[in-house]
Amino acid sequence: MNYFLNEMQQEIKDLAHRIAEEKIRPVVQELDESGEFPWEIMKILADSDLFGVYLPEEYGGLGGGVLEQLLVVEELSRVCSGVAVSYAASGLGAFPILLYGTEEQKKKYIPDIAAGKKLAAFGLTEANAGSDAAGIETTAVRDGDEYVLNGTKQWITNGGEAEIYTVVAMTDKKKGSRGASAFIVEKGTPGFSFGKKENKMGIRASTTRELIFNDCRIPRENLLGREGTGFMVAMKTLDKTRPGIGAQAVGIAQGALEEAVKYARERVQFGQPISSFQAIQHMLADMATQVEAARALVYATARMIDGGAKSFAKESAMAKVFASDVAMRVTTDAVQVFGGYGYMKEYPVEKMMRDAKITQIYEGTNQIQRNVIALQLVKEFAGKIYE
Ligand code: COS
Repeated sequence: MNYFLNEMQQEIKDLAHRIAEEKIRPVVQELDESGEFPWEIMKILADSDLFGVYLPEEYGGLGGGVLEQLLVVEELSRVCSGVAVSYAASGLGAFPILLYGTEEQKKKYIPDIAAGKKLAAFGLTEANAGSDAAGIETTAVRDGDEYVLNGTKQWITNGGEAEIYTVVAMTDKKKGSRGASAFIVEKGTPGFSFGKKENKMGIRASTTRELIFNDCRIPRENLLGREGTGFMVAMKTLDKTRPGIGAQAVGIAQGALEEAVKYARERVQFGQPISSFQAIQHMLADMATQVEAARALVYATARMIDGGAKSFAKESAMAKVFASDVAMRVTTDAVQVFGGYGYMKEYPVEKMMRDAKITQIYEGTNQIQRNVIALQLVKEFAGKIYE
């Protein structure tokens, strides 16, 4: 479908596509097996200016928006979503600074993120605070001109690889979600270390680790926004980044669809390519229709955000939930089209099915997305929406 991308958007998409085909595809299986962080690819993405596509020009970016970022995520995910999420998680870490940072904070941190010189990461989740994000237990206690952080963040994408972390911690436990605050923590700060690397089902090229804070002292000026706004920082960040999970899902599903069509044309059974059987044709038709519907919703949401909409929690959640459910169905069907071969690691679709699963879970489970959508529907009906 023609989405009438402008010249810059088309160039970004083509460039990401080329990098994915030429540099990522040859090492996909190796990265999946070793689980090694793809620093070489990160360097190529940085040299190609792709880390800054969505960041303002005044901080070294290309001045695009969420759509530009999603085009990169989609194209990388089509070939390897582990690489794509390593790229995207830097944006997840950058958005709190972009949205709530002071001019000094933006000037200090964004240019290096835009240039891909430093990766960023976002620390919200904890062992006892997943869907219940307000249940975080990490604390930040003010001590003169510093905050002292204690606690452990879990399953942090780019953990250990990133240099810049935006972290949410409780400054006043009694106040619940209104007692959380967001901070910038730099790698190398004394008292800040990392747990073991997780061994994951999919997106294995990405790194997932704990962030451990043990009397970690950070300067007071690393507070993002005001004390007590940390939950809001996290929610507004996720509103901006959830379409990115949608784009990741669209990319994975597109990759699986292409592999399934190619295989169906080549695989001969009963004397003819299986693509000539209606049972297979209908599966492929449904897969293609779902992928296009997911892409249309993801792009439309990105355009809504970039167009200046004030409230888009519902649409972001819709893009994420719809596209990730599509990715799960389409990759499962792709494995089915491949039959027994689809179950084997020599063929590309079993990885895609493993990779797709996480898109239904992270950045808010799909059950939480449905809660968000329903809550907004009710609020809209009552004429009360988030500003
Ligand atoms: N934009 C602005 N404000 C928001 C908001 C949004 N999208 N969502 C919630 N808020 C505000 C609410 O208005 C409320 O404000 P007040 O205290 O002023 O009334 C406050 O935040 C608390 O909201 P709520 O009571 O709805 O919070 P809950 O604790 O019930 O949690 C969910 C809400 C479940 C939606 C939230 O915890 C969530 O998104 N969980 C999933 C977390 C997640 O995505 N984790 C993935 C890890 S990050 S990669």
